[in-house]
Amino acid sequence: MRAIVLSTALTFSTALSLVLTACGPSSAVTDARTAQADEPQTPARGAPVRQDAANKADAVPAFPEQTRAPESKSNVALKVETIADGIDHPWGSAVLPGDGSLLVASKTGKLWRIVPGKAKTEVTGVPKVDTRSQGGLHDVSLGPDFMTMRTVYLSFAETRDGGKTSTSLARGKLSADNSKLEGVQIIFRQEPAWESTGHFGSNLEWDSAGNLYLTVGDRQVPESRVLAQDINTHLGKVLRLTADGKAAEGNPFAGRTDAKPEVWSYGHRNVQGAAIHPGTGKLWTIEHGPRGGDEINIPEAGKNYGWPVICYCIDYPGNPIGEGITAKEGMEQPVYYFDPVIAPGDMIFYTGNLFPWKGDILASGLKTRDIVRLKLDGDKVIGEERVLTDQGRIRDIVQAPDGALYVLVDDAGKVLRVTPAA
Ligand SMILES: [Ca+2]
Repeated sequence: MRAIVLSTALTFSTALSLVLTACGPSSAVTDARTAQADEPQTPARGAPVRQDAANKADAVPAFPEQTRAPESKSNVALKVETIADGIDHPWGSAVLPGDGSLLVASKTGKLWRIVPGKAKTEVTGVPKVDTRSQGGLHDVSLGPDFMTMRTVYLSFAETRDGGKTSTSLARGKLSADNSKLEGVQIIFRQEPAWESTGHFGSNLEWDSAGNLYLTVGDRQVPESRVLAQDINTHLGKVLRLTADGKAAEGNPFAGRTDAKPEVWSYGHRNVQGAAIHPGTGKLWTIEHGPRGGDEINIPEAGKNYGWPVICYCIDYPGNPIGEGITAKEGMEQPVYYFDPVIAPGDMIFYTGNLFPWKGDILASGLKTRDIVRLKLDGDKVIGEERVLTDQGRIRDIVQAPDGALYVLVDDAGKVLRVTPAA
Protein backbone atom coordinates (compact mmCIF):
# COMPACT_ATOMS: atom_id res chain seq x y z
CA MET A 1 0.00 0.00 0.00
CA ARG A 2 2.72 2.46 0.89
CA ALA A 3 4.35 2.13 -2.53
CA ILE A 4 1.04 2.97 -4.18
CA VAL A 5 0.52 6.01 -1.95
CA LEU A 6 4.03 7.30 -2.75
CA SER A 7 3.61 6.88 -6.47
CA THR A 8 0.25 8.67 -6.30
CA ALA A 9 1.88 11.54 -4.41
CA LEU A 10 4.70 11.70 -6.96
CA THR A 11 2.24 11.74 -9.85
CA PHE A 12 0.29 14.54 -8.18
CA SER A 13 3.47 16.52 -7.49
CA THR A 14 4.68 16.05 -11.08
CA ALA A 15 1.31 17.16 -12.40
CA LEU A 16 1.44 20.19 -10.10
CA SER A 17 4.92 21.09 -11.41
CA LEU A 18 3.72 20.79 -14.98
CA VAL A 19 0.75 23.05 -14.27
CA LEU A 20 2.97 25.58 -12.56
CA THR A 21 5.58 25.36 -15.34
CA ALA A 22 2.86 25.96 -17.89
CA CYS A 23 2.04 29.17 -16.04
CA GLY A 24 5.64 30.37 -16.38
CA PRO A 25 8.67 30.41 -14.05
CA SER A 26 7.67 30.62 -10.44
CA SER A 27 9.39 30.38 -7.08
CA ALA A 28 6.64 27.99 -6.06
CA VAL A 29 8.03 25.44 -8.55
CA THR A 30 11.52 25.72 -7.08
CA ASP A 31 10.13 25.45 -3.55
CA ALA A 32 8.11 22.35 -4.42
CA ARG A 33 11.14 20.67 -6.03
CA THR A 34 13.41 21.54 -3.12
CA ALA A 35 10.89 20.17 -0.63
CA GLN A 36 10.64 16.98 -2.64
CA ALA A 37 14.42 16.53 -2.75
CA ASP A 38 14.70 17.12 1.01
CA GLU A 39 11.96 14.63 1.97
CA PRO A 40 13.33 11.65 3.88
CA GLN A 41 13.16 8.56 1.71
CA THR A 42 10.78 5.97 3.11
CA PRO A 43 12.54 2.59 3.04
CA ALA A 44 10.92 0.31 0.50
CA ARG A 45 8.69 -2.35 2.07
CA GLY A 46 9.83 -5.83 1.16
CA ALA A 47 7.53 -8.27 -0.59
CA PRO A 48 4.97 -10.00 1.63
CA VAL A 49 4.71 -13.78 1.98
CA ARG A 50 1.39 -13.82 0.12
CA GLN A 51 1.20 -11.87 -3.11
CA ASP A 52 -1.90 -13.45 -4.63
CA ALA A 53 -5.21 -11.61 -4.88
CA ALA A 54 -7.14 -10.89 -1.70
CA ASN A 55 -10.70 -12.22 -1.40
CA LYS A 56 -11.98 -8.79 -0.45
CA ALA A 57 -10.48 -7.02 -3.43
CA ASP A 58 -11.71 -3.54 -2.46
CA ALA A 59 -10.32 -3.62 1.12
CA VAL A 60 -7.97 -0.81 2.06
CA PRO A 61 -6.02 -1.39 5.29
CA ALA A 62 -6.57 1.16 8.04
CA PHE A 63 -2.77 1.53 8.39
CA PRO A 64 0.19 0.20 6.36
CA GLU A 65 1.24 -2.50 8.82
CA GLN A 66 -2.24 -4.00 9.16
CA THR A 67 -1.75 -6.84 6.67
CA ARG A 68 0.85 -8.47 4.43
CA ALA A 69 3.92 -7.41 6.38
CA PRO A 70 7.20 -7.85 4.49
CA GLU A 71 8.65 -11.32 4.61
CA SER A 72 11.25 -11.56 7.36
CA LYS A 73 13.35 -14.70 6.99
CA SER A 74 15.10 -16.04 10.08
CA ASN A 75 16.42 -19.10 8.18
CA VAL A 76 16.38 -21.35 11.22
CA ALA A 77 16.77 -25.02 10.27
CA LEU A 78 14.42 -27.10 12.40
CA LYS A 79 14.81 -30.44 14.13
CA VAL A 80 11.45 -32.19 14.41
CA GLU A 81 10.85 -35.15 16.73
CA THR A 82 7.52 -36.93 17.17
CA ILE A 83 6.89 -37.35 20.90
CA ALA A 84 3.36 -38.76 20.58
CA ASP A 85 1.18 -40.06 17.78
CA GLY A 86 -2.15 -41.82 17.37
CA ILE A 87 -4.05 -38.91 18.94
CA ASP A 88 -7.32 -38.32 17.10
CA HIS A 89 -7.26 -34.60 16.26
CA PRO A 90 -5.21 -33.10 19.11
CA TRP A 91 -6.59 -29.63 19.94
CA GLY A 92 -5.21 -27.99 23.09
CA SER A 93 -2.25 -28.48 25.39
CA ALA A 94 -0.70 -27.42 28.68
CA VAL A 95 2.82 -28.01 29.94
CA LEU A 96 3.00 -29.59 33.38
CA PRO A 97 5.58 -28.17 35.79
CA GLY A 98 8.77 -30.07 36.40
CA ASP A 99 9.55 -32.68 33.82
CA GLY A 100 8.54 -31.06 30.52
CA SER A 101 5.56 -33.37 30.20
CA LEU A 102 2.26 -32.07 28.92
CA LEU A 103 -1.46 -32.61 28.83
CA VAL A 104 -3.05 -32.82 25.39
CA ALA A 105 -6.78 -32.55 24.73
CA SER A 106 -8.19 -34.18 21.62
CA LYS A 107 -11.29 -33.37 19.65
CA THR A 108 -12.72 -36.81 20.37
CA GLY A 109 -12.96 -36.01 24.07
CA LYS A 110 -9.85 -37.69 25.38
CA LEU A 111 -7.15 -36.14 27.54
CA TRP A 112 -3.62 -37.49 27.27
CA ARG A 113 -0.46 -37.09 29.30
CA ILE A 114 2.64 -37.02 27.17
CA VAL A 115 6.10 -37.58 28.60
CA PRO A 116 8.71 -37.17 25.87
CA GLY A 117 10.37 -40.53 25.25
CA LYS A 118 7.56 -42.55 26.85
CA ALA A 119 4.25 -43.99 25.68
CA LYS A 120 1.28 -41.64 26.09
CA THR A 121 -1.19 -42.35 28.88
CA GLU A 122 -4.87 -41.41 29.06
CA VAL A 123 -6.16 -39.15 31.81
CA THR A 124 -9.70 -40.27 32.66
CA GLY A 125 -12.57 -38.28 34.18
CA VAL A 126 -13.14 -35.87 31.29
CA PRO A 127 -16.77 -34.70 31.09
CA LYS A 128 -18.86 -35.95 28.16
CA VAL A 129 -18.22 -33.74 25.15
CA ASP A 130 -20.22 -33.18 21.96
CA THR A 131 -17.83 -34.23 19.22
CA ARG A 132 -19.96 -33.40 16.18
CA SER A 133 -18.50 -31.13 13.49
CA GLN A 134 -16.36 -28.45 15.21
CA GLY A 135 -17.23 -29.70 18.69
CA GLY A 136 -14.93 -31.67 20.94
CA LEU A 137 -12.65 -31.28 23.91
CA HIS A 138 -10.85 -28.05 23.07
CA ASP A 139 -8.45 -26.35 25.45
CA VAL A 140 -6.77 -27.53 28.63
CA SER A 141 -5.19 -25.16 31.14
CA LEU A 142 -3.62 -25.46 34.57
CA GLY A 143 -5.19 -23.34 37.30
CA PRO A 144 -3.13 -20.69 39.10
CA ASP A 145 -3.32 -22.99 42.14
CA PHE A 146 -2.00 -26.02 40.26
CA MET A 147 1.18 -26.36 42.34
CA THR A 148 -0.83 -26.82 45.53
CA MET A 149 -4.31 -27.93 44.39
CA ARG A 150 -3.58 -29.52 41.00
CA THR A 151 -6.66 -27.88 39.42
CA VAL A 152 -7.06 -28.39 35.67
CA TYR A 153 -9.54 -26.47 33.48
CA LEU A 154 -11.12 -27.78 30.29
CA SER A 155 -13.17 -25.95 27.65
CA PHE A 156 -15.38 -28.10 25.47
CA ALA A 157 -18.53 -28.42 23.37
CA GLU A 158 -21.41 -29.61 25.54
CA THR A 159 -24.70 -31.14 24.43
CA ARG A 160 -27.52 -29.12 25.93
CA ASP A 161 -31.30 -29.58 26.00
CA GLY A 162 -33.20 -29.85 22.74
CA GLY A 163 -30.24 -30.83 20.60
CA LYS A 164 -28.53 -27.52 21.27
CA THR A 165 -24.88 -27.10 22.21
CA SER A 166 -22.68 -24.59 24.00
CA THR A 167 -19.09 -23.90 24.88
CA SER A 168 -18.72 -24.95 28.49
CA LEU A 169 -15.99 -24.84 31.11
CA ALA A 170 -15.14 -27.60 33.58
CA ARG A 171 -12.51 -28.04 36.24
CA GLY A 172 -11.21 -30.96 38.21
CA LYS A 173 -8.24 -32.08 40.25
CA LEU A 174 -5.48 -34.02 38.51
CA SER A 175 -4.63 -37.06 40.62
CA ALA A 176 -1.11 -37.29 42.02
CA ASP A 177 -0.28 -40.10 39.57
CA ASN A 178 -1.60 -38.03 36.62
CA SER A 179 -4.06 -40.79 35.71
CA LYS A 180 -7.42 -39.11 36.33
CA LEU A 181 -9.36 -35.91 36.93
CA GLU A 182 -11.29 -36.00 40.20
CA GLY A 183 -14.29 -34.01 41.38
CA VAL A 184 -14.97 -32.65 37.91
CA GLN A 185 -17.61 -29.91 37.79
CA ILE A 186 -18.96 -27.79 34.96
CA ILE A 187 -18.57 -24.24 36.26
CA PHE A 188 -19.68 -22.13 33.27
CA ARG A 189 -22.02 -22.57 30.31
CA GLN A 190 -22.36 -20.23 27.34
CA GLU A 191 -25.85 -18.73 27.01
CA PRO A 192 -27.89 -19.08 24.97
CA ALA A 193 -27.14 -22.62 23.84
CA TRP A 194 -27.66 -22.90 20.09
CA GLU A 195 -28.73 -25.48 17.54
CA SER A 196 -25.36 -25.46 15.82
CA THR A 197 -22.21 -27.56 15.91
CA GLY A 198 -19.85 -24.81 14.75
CA HIS A 199 -17.80 -21.86 16.08
CA PHE A 200 -17.35 -22.82 19.72
CA GLY A 201 -14.06 -20.90 20.28
CA SER A 202 -12.52 -21.77 22.77
CA ASN A 203 -9.23 -20.78 24.32
CA LEU A 204 -8.25 -20.43 27.98
CA GLU A 205 -5.74 -17.83 29.22
CA TRP A 206 -5.10 -16.53 32.74
CA ASP A 207 -4.36 -12.92 33.58
CA SER A 208 -1.87 -11.96 36.29
CA ALA A 209 -4.69 -11.42 38.80
CA GLY A 210 -5.84 -15.02 38.44
CA ASN A 211 -8.85 -14.36 36.19
CA LEU A 212 -9.56 -16.63 33.26
CA TYR A 213 -10.24 -15.40 29.73
CA LEU A 214 -12.50 -17.81 27.84
CA THR A 215 -13.11 -17.11 24.16
CA VAL A 216 -16.51 -18.12 22.80
CA GLY A 217 -17.57 -18.20 19.15
CA ASP A 218 -20.61 -16.82 17.36
CA ARG A 219 -22.00 -20.34 16.73
CA GLN A 220 -21.67 -19.92 12.97
CA VAL A 221 -25.26 -19.78 11.68
CA PRO A 222 -26.70 -16.45 10.39
CA GLU A 223 -29.25 -16.18 13.22
CA SER A 224 -26.61 -16.52 15.94
CA ARG A 225 -23.70 -14.62 14.45
CA VAL A 226 -25.47 -11.25 14.68
CA LEU A 227 -25.60 -11.84 18.44
CA ALA A 228 -21.83 -11.23 18.54
CA GLN A 229 -23.00 -7.59 18.72
CA ASP A 230 -25.46 -8.29 21.58
CA ILE A 231 -23.73 -7.92 24.94
CA ASN A 232 -26.63 -9.71 26.59
CA THR A 233 -25.40 -13.02 25.11
CA HIS A 234 -22.21 -15.06 25.40
CA LEU A 235 -21.94 -15.47 21.61
CA GLY A 236 -18.91 -14.07 19.79
CA LYS A 237 -17.26 -12.76 22.94
CA VAL A 238 -14.14 -12.80 25.05
CA LEU A 239 -15.30 -13.57 28.59
CA ARG A 240 -13.38 -12.88 31.80
CA LEU A 241 -14.19 -15.26 34.63
CA THR A 242 -13.03 -15.97 38.13
CA ALA A 243 -11.37 -19.31 38.87
CA ASP A 244 -14.85 -20.43 39.98
CA GLY A 245 -16.39 -19.62 36.59
CA LYS A 246 -18.24 -16.47 37.74
CA ALA A 247 -18.00 -12.97 36.26
CA ALA A 248 -14.63 -11.50 37.22
CA GLU A 249 -14.53 -8.37 39.33
CA GLY A 250 -14.16 -5.16 37.32
CA ASN A 251 -15.71 -6.51 34.13
CA PRO A 252 -16.99 -3.65 31.91
CA PHE A 253 -20.73 -4.43 31.90
CA ALA A 254 -21.08 -5.50 35.55
CA GLY A 255 -24.30 -4.32 37.16
CA ARG A 256 -26.18 -3.69 33.92
CA THR A 257 -29.49 -5.45 33.40
CA ASP A 258 -29.05 -5.51 29.59
CA ALA A 259 -25.69 -7.28 29.53
CA LYS A 260 -23.98 -10.47 30.63
CA PRO A 261 -21.52 -9.65 33.41
CA GLU A 262 -18.96 -12.16 32.10
CA VAL A 263 -18.40 -10.20 28.87
CA TRP A 264 -14.97 -8.61 28.47
CA SER A 265 -15.11 -7.68 24.76
CA TYR A 266 -17.54 -8.38 21.91
CA GLY A 267 -17.96 -8.45 18.14
CA HIS A 268 -15.75 -11.52 17.69
CA ARG A 269 -16.38 -14.36 15.24
CA ASN A 270 -14.54 -17.48 16.35
CA VAL A 271 -11.51 -16.93 18.56
CA GLN A 272 -9.61 -20.19 18.96
CA GLY A 273 -6.25 -18.68 19.89
CA ALA A 274 -5.12 -16.28 22.60
CA ALA A 275 -2.01 -15.38 24.58
CA ILE A 276 -0.95 -12.94 27.26
CA HIS A 277 1.73 -10.52 26.02
CA PRO A 278 4.80 -11.17 28.19
CA GLY A 279 5.71 -7.46 28.41
CA THR A 280 2.38 -5.71 28.79
CA GLY A 281 0.31 -8.46 30.41
CA LYS A 282 -2.48 -7.71 27.92
CA LEU A 283 -4.55 -10.36 26.22
CA TRP A 284 -4.03 -10.82 22.47
CA THR A 285 -6.38 -12.99 20.42
CA ILE A 286 -6.42 -14.52 16.96
CA GLU A 287 -9.74 -15.33 15.29
CA HIS A 288 -11.03 -17.04 12.18
CA GLY A 289 -12.55 -14.96 9.40
CA PRO A 290 -14.55 -16.51 6.55
CA ARG A 291 -12.83 -15.78 3.18
CA GLY A 292 -10.28 -13.24 4.38
CA GLY A 293 -10.55 -11.55 7.73
CA ASP A 294 -8.54 -13.72 10.11
CA GLU A 295 -7.69 -11.13 12.75
CA ILE A 296 -5.29 -10.44 15.58
CA ASN A 297 -6.80 -8.16 18.22
CA ILE A 298 -5.82 -6.84 21.64
CA PRO A 299 -9.26 -7.04 23.26
CA GLU A 300 -9.85 -4.25 25.77
CA ALA A 301 -12.59 -4.01 28.34
CA GLY A 302 -16.00 -3.22 26.86
CA LYS A 303 -14.78 -2.67 23.31
CA ASN A 304 -16.45 -3.85 20.10
CA TYR A 305 -14.31 -5.75 17.59
CA GLY A 306 -16.82 -5.37 14.79
CA TRP A 307 -18.07 -8.80 13.70
CA PRO A 308 -20.31 -9.18 11.69
CA VAL A 309 -20.53 -5.49 10.81
CA ILE A 310 -16.97 -4.77 9.72
CA CYS A 311 -14.53 -7.27 8.28
CA TYR A 312 -11.64 -7.51 5.80
CA CYS A 313 -13.42 -10.46 4.27
CA ILE A 314 -16.24 -11.80 2.17
CA ASP A 315 -18.61 -14.62 3.05
CA TYR A 316 -18.03 -18.17 1.76
CA PRO A 317 -20.39 -17.91 -1.24
CA GLY A 318 -18.59 -14.69 -2.24
CA ASN A 319 -21.17 -12.17 -1.08
CA PRO A 320 -20.24 -9.25 1.21
CA ILE A 321 -20.57 -9.53 4.98
CA GLY A 322 -23.27 -6.99 5.90
CA GLU A 323 -22.63 -3.78 4.01
CA GLY A 324 -19.16 -4.95 3.00
CA ILE A 325 -17.44 -2.28 5.07
CA THR A 326 -14.12 -2.57 6.89
CA ALA A 327 -14.39 0.29 9.40
CA LYS A 328 -17.05 1.96 11.48
CA GLU A 329 -17.16 4.49 14.30
CA GLY A 330 -17.17 2.75 17.67
CA MET A 331 -15.65 -0.46 16.32
CA GLU A 332 -12.02 -1.46 16.81
CA GLN A 333 -9.60 -2.22 14.01
CA PRO A 334 -7.58 -5.44 14.14
CA VAL A 335 -3.88 -5.10 14.86
CA TYR A 336 -3.32 -7.39 11.85
CA TYR A 337 -5.41 -9.36 9.41
CA PHE A 338 -4.89 -12.16 6.89
CA ASP A 339 -6.53 -12.35 3.48
CA PRO A 340 -6.24 -15.11 2.29
CA VAL A 341 -6.76 -16.74 5.64
CA ILE A 342 -4.42 -19.00 7.58
CA ALA A 343 -7.25 -20.51 9.72
CA PRO A 344 -5.56 -19.86 13.07
CA GLY A 345 -5.80 -22.55 15.74
CA ASP A 346 -3.75 -20.82 18.41
CA MET A 347 -0.99 -18.29 19.07
CA ILE A 348 1.83 -17.82 21.55
CA PHE A 349 4.44 -15.18 22.23
CA TYR A 350 7.82 -16.87 22.07
CA THR A 351 9.83 -16.03 25.18
CA GLY A 352 12.60 -18.64 25.08
CA ASN A 353 16.24 -18.52 24.04
CA LEU A 354 16.49 -21.55 21.74
CA PHE A 355 15.13 -19.74 18.68
CA PRO A 356 16.06 -16.18 17.60
CA TRP A 357 12.37 -15.32 17.84
CA LYS A 358 12.06 -13.73 21.29
CA GLY A 359 8.95 -11.55 21.49
CA ASP A 360 7.54 -12.83 18.19
CA ILE A 361 4.05 -14.24 17.72
CA LEU A 362 3.90 -17.84 16.58
CA ALA A 363 0.45 -18.63 15.18
CA SER A 364 -0.71 -22.02 13.97
CA GLY A 365 -2.09 -22.22 10.45
CA LEU A 366 -4.60 -25.01 9.97
CA LYS A 367 -5.34 -24.10 6.37
CA THR A 368 -1.80 -23.01 5.50
CA ARG A 369 -0.33 -26.07 7.27
CA ASP A 370 2.47 -24.08 8.88
CA ILE A 371 3.50 -21.85 11.74
CA VAL A 372 3.14 -18.15 10.98
CA ARG A 373 5.86 -16.14 12.72
CA LEU A 374 5.08 -12.46 13.15
CA LYS A 375 7.81 -10.03 14.15
CA LEU A 376 6.52 -7.14 16.24
CA ASP A 377 7.51 -3.56 16.94
CA GLY A 378 5.35 -2.74 19.95
CA ASP A 379 1.80 -3.50 18.83
CA LYS A 380 2.62 -3.42 15.11
CA VAL A 381 3.49 -6.41 12.96
CA ILE A 382 6.61 -5.60 10.93
CA GLY A 383 7.58 -8.98 9.49
CA GLU A 384 6.09 -12.33 8.59
CA GLU A 385 7.62 -15.75 8.01
CA ARG A 386 6.18 -19.25 7.49
CA VAL A 387 7.99 -22.07 9.28
CA LEU A 388 7.40 -25.81 9.88
CA THR A 389 5.71 -26.03 6.49
CA ASP A 390 5.90 -29.80 5.98
CA GLN A 391 4.01 -31.41 8.87
CA GLY A 392 0.29 -30.90 8.31
CA ARG A 393 -2.54 -28.85 9.80
CA ILE A 394 -0.98 -27.12 12.81
CA ARG A 395 -3.57 -26.78 15.58
CA ASP A 396 -1.71 -25.72 18.69
CA ILE A 397 1.71 -24.52 19.83
CA VAL A 398 3.02 -24.43 23.37
CA GLN A 399 6.47 -23.50 24.60
CA ALA A 400 8.39 -26.06 26.65
CA PRO A 401 10.38 -24.92 29.72
CA ASP A 402 13.66 -25.23 27.76
CA GLY A 403 12.38 -23.01 24.92
CA ALA A 404 11.55 -25.88 22.56
CA LEU A 405 8.12 -25.90 20.92
CA TYR A 406 5.52 -28.59 21.34
CA VAL A 407 3.34 -28.57 18.25
CA LEU A 408 0.01 -30.38 17.83
CA VAL A 409 -0.68 -31.53 14.28
CA ASP A 410 -4.40 -32.02 13.72
CA ASP A 411 -4.53 -34.35 10.72
CA ALA A 412 -1.36 -36.29 11.51
CA GLY A 413 -2.55 -36.92 15.08
CA LYS A 414 0.92 -36.09 16.39
CA VAL A 415 2.66 -34.04 19.01
CA LEU A 416 6.01 -32.76 17.82
CA ARG A 417 8.96 -31.37 19.71
CA VAL A 418 10.63 -28.74 17.55
CA THR A 419 14.07 -27.29 18.22
CA PRO A 420 16.70 -25.59 16.06
CA ALA A 421 18.82 -28.12 14.16
CA ALA A 422 22.36 -28.21 15.57
CA1 LIG B 1 -12.94 -7.56 13.93
